[in-house]
Amino acid sequence: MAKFDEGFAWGVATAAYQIEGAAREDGRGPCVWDMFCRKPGAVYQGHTGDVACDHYHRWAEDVALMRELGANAYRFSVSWPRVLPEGAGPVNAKGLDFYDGLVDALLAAGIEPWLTLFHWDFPLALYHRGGWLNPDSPAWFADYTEVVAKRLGDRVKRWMTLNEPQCFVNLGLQYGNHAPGDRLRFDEVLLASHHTLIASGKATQILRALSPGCQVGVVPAVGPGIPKNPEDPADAEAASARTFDATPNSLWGMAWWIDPIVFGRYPEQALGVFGGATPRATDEQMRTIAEPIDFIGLNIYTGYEVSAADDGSLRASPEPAGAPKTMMDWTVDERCLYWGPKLFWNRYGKPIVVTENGLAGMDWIALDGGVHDPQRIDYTRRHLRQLARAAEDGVPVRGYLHWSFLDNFEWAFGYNRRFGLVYVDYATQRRVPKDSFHWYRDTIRANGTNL
Ligand code: IFM
Repeated sequence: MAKFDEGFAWGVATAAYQIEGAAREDGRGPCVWDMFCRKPGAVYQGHTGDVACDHYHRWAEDVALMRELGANAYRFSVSWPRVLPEGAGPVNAKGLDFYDGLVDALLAAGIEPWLTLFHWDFPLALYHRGGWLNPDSPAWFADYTEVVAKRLGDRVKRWMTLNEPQCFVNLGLQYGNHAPGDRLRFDEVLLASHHTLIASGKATQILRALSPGCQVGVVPAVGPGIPKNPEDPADAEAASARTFDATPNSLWGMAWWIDPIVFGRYPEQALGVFGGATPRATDEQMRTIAEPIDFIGLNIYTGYEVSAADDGSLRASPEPAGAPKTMMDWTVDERCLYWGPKLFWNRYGKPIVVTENGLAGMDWIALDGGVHDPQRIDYTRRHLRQLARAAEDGVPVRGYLHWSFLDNFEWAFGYNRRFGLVYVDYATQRRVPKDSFHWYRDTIRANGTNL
């Protein structure tokens, strides 16, 4: 059935803090997660990313496994404080060397590096200077981007500036259940979001200059609306509103994050909802934010069915009893991988890459030595079929990067959630490819025609 374009990126994704470990080695500076993990009760059983999957030392073995998988793309992130231990100022040569070696090994294995500049491990030293609330934070990020791009920009051609700003701003700065654990006022949260957007725009400008011919994208965390009756335009409109619109004191509406980048202005609807809390943005800042991007990376795990009520308001469908859920308690509704790409393409007209999708499951090593995860296979298959449907409907879908390659540190859940295609025995660091690894390898080989 499904056909994806020639050159489709079939790959896997990870992030530095979740897999690297080596938290105090070779000059790496501390990040906000190092601090947050030490806060009593903040992370499941006090787990930390100190060792994680020890990828910092085992990267060659991991690249060999990716090659065995047949992936042609690998999305990873650079740890900002590994490269700049204080966040700004002196560069840590050993930190850069690590990523340099990784990029070379990936290219030698026929795997294109997709590099995320920021996946939540904000340098602790800069947090102590106000973090994303500091008006200098976009300049700090720009300087960091310049260091990375100067070293890797000749070989890395796919860049993502920020991973899921919704999460590190909402969860980290508003709700306090992610690092750094702040509970800021909503106007402060909005100001921080404004600074992250300027940072992303500045980074995009730098990448254009230092990595000729590169493609740059941003990566929101999306739980798209799904129309209950797709034939009913009012339900389709409700799904779009559920995806993009702002609600009071919340930054989960996607338009707040992507409209300024693509259209050069904050959405009227959100400005109306946020009123006086909205940051004052200069024309120059808005021009920086609107530096053109090449693709939108979507991290999608679930979606929310909605319909239009008779009075035109949005009605969320009640969850059926016993609805299928992953270990994250996220509902399995594969239509999200059709509607998410479609809604974003309709609104923004930018090519789409699914930069994350996957599930946390109950995985363990069976008596026969294998790791049997039929639910991950079923989940992925369902979602890829929907993605193929979006592609067949004309959405330019450029790739699918499964989250995750390895089991890893799942933030506040510690190691208590396993997302990998490869099982990690944390006591020994032994890697065991799960059944889903073999299934995904066959799917990549078949370019999805086996779906
Ligand atoms: O593990 C995270 C990742 O870091 C960001 N996106 C969602 C994943 C699963 O929760």
